[in-house]
Amino acid sequence: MVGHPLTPRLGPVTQSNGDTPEALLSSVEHLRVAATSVRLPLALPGVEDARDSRRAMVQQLDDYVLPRLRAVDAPLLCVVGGSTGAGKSTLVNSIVGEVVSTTGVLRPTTRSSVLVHHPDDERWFTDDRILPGLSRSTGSAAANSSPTSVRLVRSTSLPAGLALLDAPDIDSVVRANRDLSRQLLNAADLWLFVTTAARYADAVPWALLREAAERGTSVAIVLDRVPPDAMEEIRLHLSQMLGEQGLGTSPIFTIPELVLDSSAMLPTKHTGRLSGWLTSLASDSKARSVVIRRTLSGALSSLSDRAVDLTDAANAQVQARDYLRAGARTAYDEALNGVNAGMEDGSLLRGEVLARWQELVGTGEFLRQIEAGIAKVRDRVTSFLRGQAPSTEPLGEALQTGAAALVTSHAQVASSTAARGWRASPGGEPLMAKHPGLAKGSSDLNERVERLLRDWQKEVLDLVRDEAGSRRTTARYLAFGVNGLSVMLMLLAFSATGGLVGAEVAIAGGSAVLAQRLLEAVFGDQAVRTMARKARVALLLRVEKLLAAERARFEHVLDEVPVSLAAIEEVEAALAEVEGAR
Ligand SMILES: Nc1nc2c(ncn2[C@@H]2O[C@H](COP(=O)(O)OP(=O)(O)OP(=O)(O)O)[C@@H](O)[C@H]2O)c(=O)[nH]1
Ligand SMILES: [Mg+2]
Repeated sequence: MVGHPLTPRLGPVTQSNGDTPEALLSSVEHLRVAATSVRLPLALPGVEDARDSRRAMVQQLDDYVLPRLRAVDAPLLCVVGGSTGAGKSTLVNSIVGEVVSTTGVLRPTTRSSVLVHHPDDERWFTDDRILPGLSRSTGSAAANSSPTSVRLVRSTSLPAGLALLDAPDIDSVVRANRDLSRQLLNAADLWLFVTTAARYADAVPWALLREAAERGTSVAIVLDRVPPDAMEEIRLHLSQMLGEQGLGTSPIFTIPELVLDSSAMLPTKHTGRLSGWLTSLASDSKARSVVIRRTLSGALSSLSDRAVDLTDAANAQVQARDYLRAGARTAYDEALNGVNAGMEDGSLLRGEVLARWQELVGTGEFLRQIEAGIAKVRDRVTSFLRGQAPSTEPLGEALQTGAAALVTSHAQVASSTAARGWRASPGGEPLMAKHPGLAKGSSDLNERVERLLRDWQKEVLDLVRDEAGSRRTTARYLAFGVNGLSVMLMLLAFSATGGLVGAEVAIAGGSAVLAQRLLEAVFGDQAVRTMARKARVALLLRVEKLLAAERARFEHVLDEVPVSLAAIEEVEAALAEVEGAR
């Protein structure tokens, strides 16, 4: 019936821009795929809300938007919602004219949903076209009370083209009821909100109604159990409240407080106006499509908002991951700088190394001879070597031990610094809880460092051997030994390049200066400078590699965190498609 007096009150509807529904359908399908591919693995503040919002978004796509777009001709689904005891089941039974849903004095009564449809519409509801997460049953109410199933009831009292769904209460103490009623309301083309004279100002229904208003969902109100003498007053107040909440166009159906007879049904004269309105919606394709398009358009807008929230949350994930990565990088960059500084500041040449050096060259006397004149160094060295053929091994070992301690301690500090940084960073704490070993260096760090220094020592040895081999004149100095010379070169690699001052030069620097003179006596100063630089660079390269491997333990943890910019872009692209097709 075109132009039913109540129909226009559902308000304005966003008109389609003329694109085919197929384009809209395929873009919404794309959005669903894209939205489910986005991962939100990091425990950032608000991530639970973002995950819930995405779940709700996907659920609404599955429960309402996609089924509606795939079958524009499917019957209009009118979901009856409201507080417990408002009389929802009683109302549905009364409209249908038989007890299809159990009513009762114990609250809440309805735990699972009952969907009443005309027999001709059965095919629309037996499969999982709508509410795919809920199973279907057709038996008696007593036999089926699972919240995860919808009981289907055929009734010729309802017109074809409109189905009524009796839902559990929206503000239930039973969480499953609340969740289910929300899901069912989200699947509705039309919400039939049942409230009473006693409870129409309750907070929870109004929060839901406001949401519906913001979204643009079609809503009609049933004001039940109204004392006849207060009817006009309450109706007016409710209508004002609806107006204030943006639902001024929602029709209100009133039913007076009655003493129900044994059938527990409302007399037809009090439900007739509502039944007539529902029948007109079912039979009037224009009025019907107004209701559907309005709700669909609202649902699509809310999807857009949710998709934007999702991409915001996903971007925050990418940022958090990058921040964690940068934190680990900085810690290990600092470690490399620390090793470099430790090699340059001459600190390695003190303590044990200095003791072994002095042991090697003898105390006082040898140094004084060196000071007597660089020109005589060669002779001194030669005679010194000829006389004692000392072993440079203890010095080499002391150098290795010192260098190993330097590298190891910086690697350990880096892991604990990076771990501390992660614990203090958004999303980092759970990663550390899962990988507590990151707070320390690798379990085989000591062996790795030792191997690194052994390999470096071989490299230095080769350096010396190559240099010696290229000089015919050096044959006689080879008595000093390639090993001995390479220990001197190592010593030089760890010496200050200008950082030592005052007394330090005399102690630590003194040994390096002497080593340098010895090497220069053999190879010439230019070659020694080059070799010392090469030895230093070679060690730093190895340390850099080792620290990179240590840092990689952090990187691997982040590589397992499945956040991706591509997934975000996909959602944005799908969203743009949806907007374009609306
Ligand atoms: N006197 C009177 N009692 C009513 C009326 N409507 C419902 N009742 C009674 O109120 C109680 C609750 O009604 P229900 O229809 O079960 O309420 P409901 O909204 O389905 O409640 P839940 O399923 O718990 O959400 C039942 O005992 C009904 O018989 C009415 O208009 N007048
Ligand atoms: Mg009920």
